[in-house]
Amino acid sequence: MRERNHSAPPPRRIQRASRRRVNLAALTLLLAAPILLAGCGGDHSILNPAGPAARDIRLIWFVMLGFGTVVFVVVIALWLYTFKKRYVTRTPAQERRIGRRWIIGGGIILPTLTVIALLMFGVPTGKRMLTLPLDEPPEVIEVIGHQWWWEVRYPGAEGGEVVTANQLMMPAGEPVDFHVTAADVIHGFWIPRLGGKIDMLPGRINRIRLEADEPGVFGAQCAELCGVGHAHMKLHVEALPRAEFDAWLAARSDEALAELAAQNAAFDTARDNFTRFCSGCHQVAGISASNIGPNLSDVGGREALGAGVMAMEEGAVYQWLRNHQTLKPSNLMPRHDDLDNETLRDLGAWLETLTP
Ligand code: HEC
Ligand SMILES: [Cu+2]
Repeated sequence: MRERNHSAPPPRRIQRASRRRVNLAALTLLLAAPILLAGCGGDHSILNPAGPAARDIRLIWFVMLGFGTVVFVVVIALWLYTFKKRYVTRTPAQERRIGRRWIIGGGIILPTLTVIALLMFGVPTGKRMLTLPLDEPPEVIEVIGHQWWWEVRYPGAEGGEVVTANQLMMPAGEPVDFHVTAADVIHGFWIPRLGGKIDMLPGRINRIRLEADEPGVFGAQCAELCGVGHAHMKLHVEALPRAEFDAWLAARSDEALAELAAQNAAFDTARDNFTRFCSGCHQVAGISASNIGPNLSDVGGREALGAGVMAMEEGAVYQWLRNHQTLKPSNLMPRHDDLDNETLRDLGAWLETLTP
């Protein structure tokens, strides 16, 4: 076998070429950095926390990253060291002893210590997100995932349970317990700036405690692939000062919403048409009680339609009614090709007046 000489330096030309490659790689990384780092901020970033649970998660993330970096550097250093090392001849017994040392030390003791250290840090941190009893029971909000929209219920509201859809209002500055489940397939509840993700499973209620430090709007998006509409399943999350939150709930009591739905005689035809064509799937307080589709009792006051596919503005409901299969392909609301534009415009105009 031919002996290869490891110690002779490579020819100059190759040295220069490889230095150029390294420079090019460094330059590419530098130029790509803003794009890569852009993911660290914004509405859906765990590195931009807005509550205690999310801060804990960021801390765990940084500790894991630091730990991983140390392990990476040590492994690379050992690897480089093997190139430098002069070869010595050992007896098979010596080889076995050294090999055993690596397996026991590096393969058993080191990982065990590492995992214990990370668990000692991670378990108490994670515990703070559990819905353990508090002196003052927190607000409970139930969130139910549907293909491809969100049902949100407030069982503790003073004027009786409040039900809405595709928007989640919560009080700021206090813990809130979320009880989440799904009506059909698995969905994922995740408000990255407030805390961890939790699965929404049919037939099971999962609980998570989250808190928003300050009033504000937070992005959320279904975090578990749930079918063709999955990417179109956004949730508008907004934390309000306690008093505003209470007022928001009060405006959505059954009586208040039923009164809103009944007003303005000009919309009598729209109400009739709603009862004929829509009430089998949708609830409007005082008219119908189905929840196959989103509750529409307060639809005029929402930020968006179709779980975030279009902004709520004048004429938006009509646009939804006419074009929803284009705006949100394969969503589970049937087309209403049998209804003429006039009928749908009238229905849309009435629904837009439902702004508590
Ligand atoms: C077979 C059940 C069904 C019928 C009938 C039905 N819808 Fe829907 N509707 C749905 C479902 C399901 C959604 C949710 C679609 C999505 O976002 O994925 C929806 C969504 C909507 C939305 C958007 C709500 C939101 O919060 O984004 C509006 C508005 C709406 N429907 C109005 C109507 C009107 C008006 C009628 C009658 C002309 C009607 N629907 C008939 C099932 C139905
Ligand atoms: Cu989903």
